[in-house]
Amino acid sequence: MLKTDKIYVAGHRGMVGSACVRALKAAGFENIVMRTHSELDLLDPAAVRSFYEAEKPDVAIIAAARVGGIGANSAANSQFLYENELIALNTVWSAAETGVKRLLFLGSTCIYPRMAPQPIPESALLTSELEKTNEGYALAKISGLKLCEFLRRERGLVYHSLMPTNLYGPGDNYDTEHGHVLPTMIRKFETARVNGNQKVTLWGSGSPLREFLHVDDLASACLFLLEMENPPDLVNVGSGREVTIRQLADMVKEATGSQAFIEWDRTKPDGTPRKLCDTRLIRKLGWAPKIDLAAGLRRTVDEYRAEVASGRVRV
Ligand code: GFB
Repeated sequence: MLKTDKIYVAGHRGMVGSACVRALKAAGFENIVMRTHSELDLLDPAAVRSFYEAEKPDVAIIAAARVGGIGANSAANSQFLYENELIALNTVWSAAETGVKRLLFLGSTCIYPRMAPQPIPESALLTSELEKTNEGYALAKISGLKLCEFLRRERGLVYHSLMPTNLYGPGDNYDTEHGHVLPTMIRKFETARVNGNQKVTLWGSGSPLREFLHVDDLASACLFLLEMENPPDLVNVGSGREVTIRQLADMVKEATGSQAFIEWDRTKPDGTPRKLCDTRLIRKLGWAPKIDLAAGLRRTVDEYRAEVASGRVRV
């Protein structure tokens, strides 16, 4: 990637896209193209095609998606499938048709089977059934990564994919019904601390295992892969460290300073029991994460407080 390249970041207002824009600017890439949802509807194939034809970016980073936690996904698998499928197909296909030389597609480790071997290697893709709570999202992301793989094979375009583990960081969605577990816990414990509430209710049994990665680490992995001449078709990006949801709750409680006790609502789903990605491939290529979970959490709690104070928080 050249410093003068024109780089389109799809989804620049989201947590992942905005982290990519920060990382690109910090690395000296200034020619960044962005469009808000109202300026460009990624569900509309003709609009996406005209955008690429008019802007002619050299590189595209596809970080746009409808995302959500286990509550949002399991309540609306159809919408997660429909929107994410269209976003993936439109942004990747029209890029290829209009001469975008390089493209990085972002997915999620929920593309892997529910009972995949742990840690999950890239080779586990499509070997058995998906987790039902996020099947729609997973199917759409699998379509996107496969489209990149086919285009690379058929047309020689360097279109490749990256599968991040569960992410967190600035600009996350703090909606307690639709958000992911980590931001939701921050909001619940912080609200309890501020209001002096005795109790915080969390979902499921607390026993599932999850791996968390700070979004700035993810953005550094995106740049690292884009700088490679011949990156792998598909690569996992994770921290390599997993915690139980119960351990995460204790860490968030401590980071916020809340005194509330935790009640587990077992009517809510646990989702996949374990989801640790095998990161040997990206580590072998020379990338490693820098932000450990405890430090990243403290930073994120501070940022959440600042977002609340300035009225910028997404809820
Ligand atoms: O982050 P999360 O919503 O999604 O939930 P997934 C992770 C775990 O945290 C589940 C538990 O076992 C939840 O039951 N949990 C405990 C909570 N308390 C809460 C709470 O208050 N809110 C939430 N949301 N969870 C998502 C997928 O799966 O991960 C997406 O649905 C995507 O497709 C994303 O892949 C990265 O980790 O289960």
